[in-house]
Amino acid sequence: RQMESDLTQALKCGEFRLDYQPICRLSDRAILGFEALIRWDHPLRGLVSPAEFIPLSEENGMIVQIGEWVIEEACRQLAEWPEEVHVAVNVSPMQMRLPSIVEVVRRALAAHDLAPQRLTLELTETALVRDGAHLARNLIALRAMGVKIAMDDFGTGYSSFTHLRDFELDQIKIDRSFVNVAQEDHKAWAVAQAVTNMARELSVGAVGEGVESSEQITRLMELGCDVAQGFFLGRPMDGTRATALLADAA
Ligand code: G
Ligand code: G
Ligand code: MN
Ligand code: NA
Repeated sequence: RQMESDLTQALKCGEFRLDYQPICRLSDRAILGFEALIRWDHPLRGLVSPAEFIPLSEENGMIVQIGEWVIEEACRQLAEWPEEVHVAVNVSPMQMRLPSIVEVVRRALAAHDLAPQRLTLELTETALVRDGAHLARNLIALRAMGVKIAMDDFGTGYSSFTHLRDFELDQIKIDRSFVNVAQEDHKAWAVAQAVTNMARELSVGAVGEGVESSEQITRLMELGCDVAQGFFLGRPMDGTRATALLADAA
């Protein structure tokens, strides 16, 4: 209960910030973009994980305002980066079903004069399960605008393949439970291979998540997955450091 009013307070007082994790091309490790990840620096409790407060904010509806803040803030930061860099934002299932999401995104892009192609919205598979009609309408409108849609944590949901058939997507993010594994984990790599092949057949991008070693990078490249993120390629960092990293690379 306490956390509920704390969330309102957090938005008002600027206790949220976004960290950015590099998304890299594996052939030369070039940074293609960043995934924005919300952080809450609570005045008393210190850093609170989004894994804790995002589910709560979905229950009490605060996710709508928090989600809008995330989109606006990610766009503000993106406008400071070179044109070829993109940003990926996690959108919670509830927010993605609201009719207002389309306008929220359009406004944020316009306010910062951004090409819509530079913004990717990441949805989890659970988002696609309930109330598919509203969601499908939003996805169509957003894609028509030029915004990219990625399916996050692919392979962890119950009906991944149905969703690939029913929704137009731009990218599949291979869940780290199939990537951040030992060389000998044949089953996990077989799934990663199958998802990569399927992405190619569907002409959508494949992104490996959770890469923590150079062996995993080599393996992904052998599978034909050319893009990845993970602690080995870069940890989530604040916007200032992300900007410096881009400048170093340039
Ligand atoms: O960054 P971290 O591993 O702590 O994130 C934990 C979870 O919180 C992940 O599943 C991630 O997708 C989710 N998450 C992080 N930032 C956001 C955000 O801005 N919005 C939503 N809806 N989820 C987020
Ligand atoms: O659910 P989603 O994929 O959005 O979750 C993103 C979360 O994954 C972030 O909280 C981020 O901190 C975490 N993450 C990113 N890279 C790695 C990694 O290499 N290993 C692990 N264990 N977690 C990672
Ligand atoms: Mn994500
Ligand atoms: Na993910």
